[in-house]
Amino acid sequence: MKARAAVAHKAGEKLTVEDVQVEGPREGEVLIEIKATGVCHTDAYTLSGKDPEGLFPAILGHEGAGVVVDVGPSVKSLKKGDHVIPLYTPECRQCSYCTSGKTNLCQAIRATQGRGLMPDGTSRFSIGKERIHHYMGTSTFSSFTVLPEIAVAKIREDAPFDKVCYIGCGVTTGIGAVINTAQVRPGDNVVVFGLGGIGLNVIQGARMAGADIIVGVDINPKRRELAERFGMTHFVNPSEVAGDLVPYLVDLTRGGADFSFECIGNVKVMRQALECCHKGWGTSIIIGVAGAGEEIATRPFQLVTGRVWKGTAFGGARGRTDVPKIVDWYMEGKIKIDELITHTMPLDDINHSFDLMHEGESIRSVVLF
Ligand code: NAD
Ligand code: AHE
Ligand code: ZN
Repeated sequence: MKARAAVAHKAGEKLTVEDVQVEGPREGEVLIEIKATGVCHTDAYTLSGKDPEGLFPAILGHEGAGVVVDVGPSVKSLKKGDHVIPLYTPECRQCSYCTSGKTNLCQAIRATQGRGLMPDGTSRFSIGKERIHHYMGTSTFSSFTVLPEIAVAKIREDAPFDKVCYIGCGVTTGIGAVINTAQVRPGDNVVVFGLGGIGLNVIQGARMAGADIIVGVDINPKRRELAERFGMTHFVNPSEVAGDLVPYLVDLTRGGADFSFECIGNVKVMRQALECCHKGWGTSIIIGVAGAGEEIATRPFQLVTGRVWKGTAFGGARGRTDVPKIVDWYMEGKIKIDELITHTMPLDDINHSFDLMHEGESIRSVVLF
């Protein structure tokens, strides 16, 4: 069938919106009509050419919501008409990672996903004779996309696609990092580096968890007001701090953060995030994605003296189990999403969403199909 998609032909170039061919679902797969998709910094990262797994041409996008329009043979858990959120972290419930109970990083289809292919090693997208790669197993910048059943979360039908698409990455990543990965407790002091689409959800999660001091660090002063509305108690603009940022943050948190979160993808900031943690127990969680070849560094003494460095993908969430619950939280008013969606646009204007992100104007842009 024909779909309308934003295609990334080359690293560093703008997306082109064009007609693509989408093959129907094969064994264990479903065809989804995408109704809305968020644009995450990770899409921009891959488009920039810094992602070692970045393949071109590809259809990017991993923060979508839509409706199942066809199911392949042996699909059991989904049917036509189901409202769904595609998952870049699947949940097969059978692989050794899923059954370990220790991680959300299901590995059932990770190898082919990283090669821009469906689990059978082929692509469902083409333009003429040219094959187009999938991206993160989701390719939500297309009006129709194909996913394996294990990478699809079924959600309630009264949830608005143009808001809950954001649960497909940013909301779940930020809140999940606090609740699942850090397990922040009431009274903890938290520092959040980067107050964009992820960091503001970390702030929201920290407030839900009952954190005491919630420091937000960003070079963009425009982030302050919204972050305060989401629960930030102190704003720090590094360019306004005289002297070193780390001792300033240690003072502000009365000895260091119980938890810090890096939500930028900057390896120098990752070091600051670790080093502002409390001696003896402070834990720093890396969420930001850094480019190929970049490395983190600190003095081992920082770890010898009890600080802990961790990372998280998709907020430690098990998608098929947790995403429908997070949709419920939104529908019940327990979490806020609307305020973070600062821009919406039709697919034809998708390149504008990347401009807004790079200019620091948007938190989340959502593309409507
Ligand atoms: P964003 O562009 O919306 O936000 C980034 C924020 O960081 C902006 O507010 C920006 O002003 C701020 N910033 C930039 N440089 C800074 C600096 N030196 N000091 C302080 N603040 C600085 O991006 P996003 O969508 O929130 O994504 C953030 C990061 O998280 C990206 O690297 C993205 O790839 C990654 N990410 C990771 C996961 C995961 O599962 N681990 C999921 C989603 C996104
Ligand atoms: N291909 C990239 C991986 C980037 C990365 O770490 N992705 C996160 C999700 S970011 C969503 O916005 C993730 O889920 N990682 C776990 C995984 O298995 O990819 C690179 O840099 O190599
Ligand atoms: Zn993302």
